Amino acid sequence: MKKYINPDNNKIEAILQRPTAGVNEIEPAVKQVFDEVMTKGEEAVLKYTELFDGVVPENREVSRSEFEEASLKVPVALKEAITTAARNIEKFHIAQKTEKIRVETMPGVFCWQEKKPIEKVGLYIPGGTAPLFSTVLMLGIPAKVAGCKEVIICTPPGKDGSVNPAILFAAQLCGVDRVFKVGGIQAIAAMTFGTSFIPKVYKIFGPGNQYVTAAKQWATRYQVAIDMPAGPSELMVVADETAVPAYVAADLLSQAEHGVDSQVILLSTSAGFCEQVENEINTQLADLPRKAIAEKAIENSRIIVVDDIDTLIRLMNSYGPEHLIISAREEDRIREAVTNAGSVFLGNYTPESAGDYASGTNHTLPTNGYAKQYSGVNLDSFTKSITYQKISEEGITNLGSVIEYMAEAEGLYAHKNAVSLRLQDLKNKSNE
Ligand code: HSO
Ligand code: ZN
Repeated sequence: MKKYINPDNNKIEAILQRPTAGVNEIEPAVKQVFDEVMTKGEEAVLKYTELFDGVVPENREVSRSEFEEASLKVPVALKEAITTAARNIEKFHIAQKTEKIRVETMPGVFCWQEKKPIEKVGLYIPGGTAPLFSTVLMLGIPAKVAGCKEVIICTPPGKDGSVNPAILFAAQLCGVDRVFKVGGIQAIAAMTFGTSFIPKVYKIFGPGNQYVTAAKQWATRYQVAIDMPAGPSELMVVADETAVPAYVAADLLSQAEHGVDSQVILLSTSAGFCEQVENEINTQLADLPRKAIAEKAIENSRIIVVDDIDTLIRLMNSYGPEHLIISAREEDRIREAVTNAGSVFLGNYTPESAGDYASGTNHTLPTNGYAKQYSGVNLDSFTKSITYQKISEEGITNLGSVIEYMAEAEGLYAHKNAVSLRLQDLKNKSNE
């Protein structure tokens, strides 16, 4: 990890730069697959599945018996763990439901807002080196709690054409029964346009490699919404001598093991503490099965030591981490000052893994500094707010002239007329 002690203000931006590759080199491939899926549909999806995944699964959609077999393959203890996590995630997302907001803005003018589920959503679940069945819970549960009618999953098939059993168990647990064995750009394109096999959806969720991310961004050209532009995982730990070096090291490595392009940052007021964490990282790294990946990510990572809490807070917010752990004497002060972060973890006993799997919060979060303007996935990600109004005779009498004046000033006489006609009728009626 590169270490910076009291770095100059003008160097901060460069120090906190993410190691992400640009999407420009990927775009031609994304465009090609999208164009082909748009014109040729399922035929193109199959072609690219064979090309990129090296397999054409016998069943392109997971069958009943595949679900049943998968469920038998998942160890009981893991099933129980997944079920407990699911319950916590469900509790936290049910609690996010809000009452309908109804206001009488003027006598006789009633306005209200209601949330309605997005009818059709597509969840992308990556396969690859670590099949993330936890992501099935993080997306499937809020989709169901929100009341989305059609929820489908696309996930790349393994070399033998199968899908990881835990992914299928988690899907069943969430009540998602349509799982398609398709991944990569072709999956996102299929959900964008719909094929003879895969339904078109209105919003696409889920993490993925840079191809999937670029494809999701491309999908927005075709009236499909996406959860957020997700990038490699990242974690910032703000800690001092009141934290346990071994815990902090373990937390940093937990995100570093996601991918070589993950980034972790340790921000502290104590150089001595950072040194202890570094030693711990080296010790713990040696035993990790994903050592090679974590090591690379650690190379991209930084230790920053500053003298005072105000500077620390400024750096923390200017980075805007996806995950932020605060384990420091001044925990309250630092927490209150957080303005940019996807999800915050407080104290010595709150590992980031808790949020990744099981405490209840969502793990689909803004990366790459997008925490400055995006929220992580939550119940509202699966709903739209629709506003309603009903105006009574009294209401239009009270509000009418306001609209007339404004419409006339904008030169929009048909708008004005829509009010004037009604006001005139009411006047005639009251003179009768
Ligand atoms: N940290 C990842 C989510 C995850 N971790 C899934 C383990 N499994 C992005 O928030
Ligand atoms: Zn993680």
